[in-house]
Amino acid sequence: MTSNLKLNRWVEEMATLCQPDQVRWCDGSEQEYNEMFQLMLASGTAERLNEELRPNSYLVRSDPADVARVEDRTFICSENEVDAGPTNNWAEPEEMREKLGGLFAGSMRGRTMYVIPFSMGPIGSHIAHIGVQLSDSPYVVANMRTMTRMGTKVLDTLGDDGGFVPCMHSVGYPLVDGREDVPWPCDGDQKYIVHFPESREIWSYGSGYGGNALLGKKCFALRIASAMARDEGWLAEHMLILKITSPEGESKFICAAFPSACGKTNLAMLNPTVKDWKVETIGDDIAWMKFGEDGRLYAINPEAGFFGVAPGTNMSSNPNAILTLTENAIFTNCGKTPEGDVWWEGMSDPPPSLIDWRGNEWTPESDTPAAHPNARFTAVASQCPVISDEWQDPNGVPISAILFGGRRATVVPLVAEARDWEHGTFMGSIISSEKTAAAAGKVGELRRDPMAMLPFCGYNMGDYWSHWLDIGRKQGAQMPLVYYVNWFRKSDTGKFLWPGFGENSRVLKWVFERCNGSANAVDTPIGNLPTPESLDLDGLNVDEDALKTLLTVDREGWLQELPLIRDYYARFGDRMPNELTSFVDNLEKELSA
Ligand code: O2Y
Ligand code: MN
Repeated sequence: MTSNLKLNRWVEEMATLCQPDQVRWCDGSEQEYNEMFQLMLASGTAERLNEELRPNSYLVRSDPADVARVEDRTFICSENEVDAGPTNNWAEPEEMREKLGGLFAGSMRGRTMYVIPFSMGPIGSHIAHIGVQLSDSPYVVANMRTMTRMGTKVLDTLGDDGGFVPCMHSVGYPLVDGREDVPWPCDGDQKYIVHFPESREIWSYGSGYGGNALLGKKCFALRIASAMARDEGWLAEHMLILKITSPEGESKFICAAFPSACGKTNLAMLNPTVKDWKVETIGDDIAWMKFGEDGRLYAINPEAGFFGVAPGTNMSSNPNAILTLTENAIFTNCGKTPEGDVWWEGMSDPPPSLIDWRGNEWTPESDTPAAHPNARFTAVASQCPVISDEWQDPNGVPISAILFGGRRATVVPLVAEARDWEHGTFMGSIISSEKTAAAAGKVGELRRDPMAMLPFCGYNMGDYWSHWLDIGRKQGAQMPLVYYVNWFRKSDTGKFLWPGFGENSRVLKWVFERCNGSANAVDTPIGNLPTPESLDLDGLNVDEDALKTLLTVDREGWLQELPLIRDYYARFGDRMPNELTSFVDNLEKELSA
């Protein structure tokens, strides 16, 4: 219980609606975490891994119908459809409320309703915000303890009259009429992940998985927080935060936005190959940025853990993630070895046999993967060997540069620097990935993912771009430099031209030196590109032709791309800021000159 009247009333109201057998206020203790796993072991939801190989860690298998975020079931219910914009699913708020009222009525019968108070960001930080999730899932309670600051200390901060974002969640599997429980309860047919941006509410029904159910993450920290940030003059972004330190001991902080599955966690935890440079992690997925008194943007990681994609993670692609997972970890939908450890594709050579993510016998000859492609690990950030000392600084860290990137086989160079914030906003607005491998010289079918926020912006993307432009016009603002990077450029024969992973530190070093004014660049129609000498290529085995392709402007390719950008912008109608449309016109002129 709490002395916060609003919270008590809401919990009572929701308990009346959902009719749980009991209500339990979570304190965030280790004992409570262990109790959640006792419940999950008893219900067959979780298995304990071999204590010697993976101390205090668990494997959970979800229902095969509940394995990922469900974008087609995710709704932004703003009062007016135009405020959700053409890139979000919209539903009329009153109709949606009625629908949800029906679904949640009695949805927790036979279960416990957990009250999960959580802080996104260090407790008490002026950049942080508080949420309270109600959920009938012990898996959610355990994951929220890892991914957020959760429990009694948050209620203390909330006090009698503090505000919070209400986050309502049910797996949608009431135990009524003699219905037996199952290891992963969910509603296979009806899932609703609903946001009311004006009243700042989240309602999630039918899924127990990841971003659908851990409501602090994508639902609050991005969709609802982006609407809060627009109204309050700050930024809530789908960005990692890293700290880079030069051999002379000077540090800078950089944010980077990439669409899902572009190696964000790998970049956040990268081991640099450039001699005597150091990279440390503040966060791997989300950044909240507010202005400091000096006019700079200061960022916090609102999360307290990592919920990373397991397949492809190994000692070469991301050793620091692997080392983060040595103990106290939760694994979801991974394979299980006969020794009682986890395994996933790309971790190591496959063991001769194991149990796959569905609980079936598996061998390397099997037709299906051992781990689901969206299998996940959950672990606290403090276990990461390269976590930065500043990662919990309540004042945040001052951001010097922001990187945007997509997965582009053609056209987009290794790195381009925006001329100013407006130009950087343009760059962020056009980031895209090829849906299919593009033929050389041709633009493939592109999936636009502006600022990597396509599935996560809680309002009209046109208004979001206007907000970015406004932020840069704030009096006294000293904005970060902005870059467009592409690690995924390919040769005509389909080979990656850039080695990526730790070698991306060469680009980070150039960015660092540009921020200090000590690295050269050449001004081109698409922005400032590194001169070949300014990029540290010492000891790197990339041939001259590849480098030339990586560092020159593909005028033809860009000219072919401009009509696609115009078509995309046209979708936003009168919400499209003119400043960005003008960039397309100017770019066309410059490329044709
Ligand atoms: O599939 C899910 O529910 C998780 S999606 C996710 C998780 C962690 C970080 N990023 C993402 C994403 O889709 O961007
Ligand atoms: Mn993400």
